[in-house]
Amino acid sequence: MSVNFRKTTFLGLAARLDQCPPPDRPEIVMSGRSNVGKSSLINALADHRGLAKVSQSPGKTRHIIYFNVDNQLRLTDLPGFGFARVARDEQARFSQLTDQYLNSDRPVVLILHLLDIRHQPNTHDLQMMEWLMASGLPWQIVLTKADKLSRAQQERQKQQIAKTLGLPDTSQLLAVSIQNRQGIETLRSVIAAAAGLANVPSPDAAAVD
Ligand SMILES: Nc1nc2c(ncn2[C@@H]2O[C@H](COP(=O)(O)OP(=O)(O)O)[C@@H](O)[C@H]2O)c(=O)[nH]1
Ligand SMILES: [Mg+2]
Repeated sequence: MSVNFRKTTFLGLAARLDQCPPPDRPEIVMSGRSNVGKSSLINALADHRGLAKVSQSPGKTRHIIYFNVDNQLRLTDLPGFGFARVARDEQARFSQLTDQYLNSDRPVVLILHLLDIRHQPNTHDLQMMEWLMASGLPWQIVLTKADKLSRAQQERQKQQIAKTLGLPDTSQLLAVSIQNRQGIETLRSVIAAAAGLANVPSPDAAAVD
C-alpha cells in the first residue's frame, strides 16, 4: 500500500482526549515549541499552502489538530509548548493534554520532534527527548529552517545538537526546509515507512536532501 501526501485534508480538532477521532489509522505526532515550524511543515508535506495555519500568535493552538493523509494515516499537530504569553494554568492544561495523548493507547507509530536548526534544544526539548527515549516509541528529530544555514553550518549544528541531546551521532537528525524543500521528500518516506506504507514520490520536484 502507498500513501500520497498531496491528498491531505483537515480532519478536526480535539480539546480533550475523548474528542480525538476514532483510533483507526496510524498516527504520526508532531511536537515542538511554538514557532518552530510545525504548521509550515504540515503544509509542505501536503503541498498545500493554506492547510495548517502558519504563525498564529503563540499559544493560539490549544487543540490537537488532526489531518487525514490519503485515508491512510493521521498527522497530528500537538499544542506547542513554551507559550510565554499564555497564563500558567493554560500552559499546564496544554502540556496535560499532550501528556495524556502521548500516554494514551492511541495508535502512534512515530513522533516527530521539531527543533530550529539554529538553536540549541531548551529544557522542554530535553524533557521531551528523555520522554521519547523512555517511551519505546519510534521517533525522529526534525531540524527546521535549514535554509537559514549553509551546508557546512548545518553539519556543525547537527553535531552540537546531537551532543546536547545525548545522541551518539547525527543519524536521527533530519534537516528540512519549507523554502527549498530540503528533506521534505525524505521525511515523507520516513513517515510512510513508520506506517508500513510506501511514499508516492512527488512528480514535480526532484528530491533535495
Ligand atoms: N526560512 C524558513 N522559515 C520557516 C520554515 N519553516 C517555518 N518557517 C517560519 O517560521 C514561522 C513559524 O512557523 P509555524 O509553522 O507557524 O510554526 P509553529 O508554531 O510550530 O506551527 C513562520 O513565520 C514560518 O514562515 C523554513 O523551513 N524556513
Ligand atoms: Mg502552528
